[in-house]
Amino acid sequence: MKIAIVCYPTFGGSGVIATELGMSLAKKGHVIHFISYKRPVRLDLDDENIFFHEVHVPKYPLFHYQPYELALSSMLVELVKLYQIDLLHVHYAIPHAYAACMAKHILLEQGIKIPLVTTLHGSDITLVGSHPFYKPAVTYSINNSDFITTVSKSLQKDTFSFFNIHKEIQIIPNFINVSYYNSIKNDCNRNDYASDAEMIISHVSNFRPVKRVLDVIESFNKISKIIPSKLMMIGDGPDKTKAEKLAYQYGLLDKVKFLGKTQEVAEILCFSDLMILPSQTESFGLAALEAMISSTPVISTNSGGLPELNVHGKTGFLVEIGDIDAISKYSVKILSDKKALIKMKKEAYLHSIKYDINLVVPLYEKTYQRALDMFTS
Ligand code: GMT
Repeated sequence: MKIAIVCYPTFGGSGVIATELGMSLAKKGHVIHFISYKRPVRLDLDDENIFFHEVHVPKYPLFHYQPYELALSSMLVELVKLYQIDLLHVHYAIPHAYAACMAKHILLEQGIKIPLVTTLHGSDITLVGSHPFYKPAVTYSINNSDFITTVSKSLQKDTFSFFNIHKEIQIIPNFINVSYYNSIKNDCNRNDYASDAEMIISHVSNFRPVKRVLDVIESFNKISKIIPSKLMMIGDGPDKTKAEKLAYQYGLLDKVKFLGKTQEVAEILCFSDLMILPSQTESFGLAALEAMISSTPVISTNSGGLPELNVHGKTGFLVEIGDIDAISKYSVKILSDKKALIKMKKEAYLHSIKYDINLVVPLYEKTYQRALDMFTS
């Protein structure tokens, strides 16, 4: 199949999933055209089946806001015709699904019928999409997609409750490349960051308020008083300075390492003993899955899709939002019991392999086939 994938190019989960999906499909022989305003961070162009098209929005003095959706719609129309693309798959409703709906309708006027698959990722529904400013356009985009997927049951439920949707929504979870993560384990340099006597706790996010990074520092302040440990803070975003200041106030800067945006997430998770993910909400929690495949148990909130992934008492622990005492209590409990920690690490790994890329990508292929069959019958 010839598939156009529209996504965000950033480190965020939706961009990562879209990129890994496209690269995996290309390896299986599909031709993939990635479309974004920048080359996606994880995109490896070293495959003859992969193309990347950058959307440009020319500046014009009248435009206070650059009309990105228009440029994206126009580019989709042109690419579909130039490369005889069979199907559009957009990741994240805003503005991708909206722009793709417009492209689909423009193409229809020109006698070209093309199916549109929209994958909803989370904040496009729970945080931004349901805002009254966007709601009618998001509702329209979802209802005018031919197939809709969400990454968890929780997001499916939220989509139905926040919007008036009269379509089926299929759940296709996030995934990870198990063999890639396993290959990293041979080269795991724990001692670069901590002594043998210390435990390593990690947090991965884009440091947006929804991630509640201050809860990580508050919890670590309590944990490190009891357990000799180091904290790896991976990622960057609006709350990073606040987190650094809090770590400084608690005198923790020698124990907390802020690593910024790094491509080496797997390399750090492979020697981590625990991940803390105290998000306000998380439609799936790809960071938690990345931890689990690295044999790192997760203490996460019991919100959004996290309880669908993180099994309380088995792969980690679930706590209520903002319950720093519970995060600290569970962390100390597991980090001070070597036997239980080893067991939990193993359970986390075994649970995560159910989300292997080789099991999940075929679900997308099936959806594409259904969409194509619908358009050709
Ligand atoms: O977590 C973020 O803020 C980034 C966001 C994105 O769109 O890139 O992540 C969302 O999509 C990921 C991939 O499906 C999910 O694993 C994340 O849980 C989800 N984030 C939220 O729901 C807050």
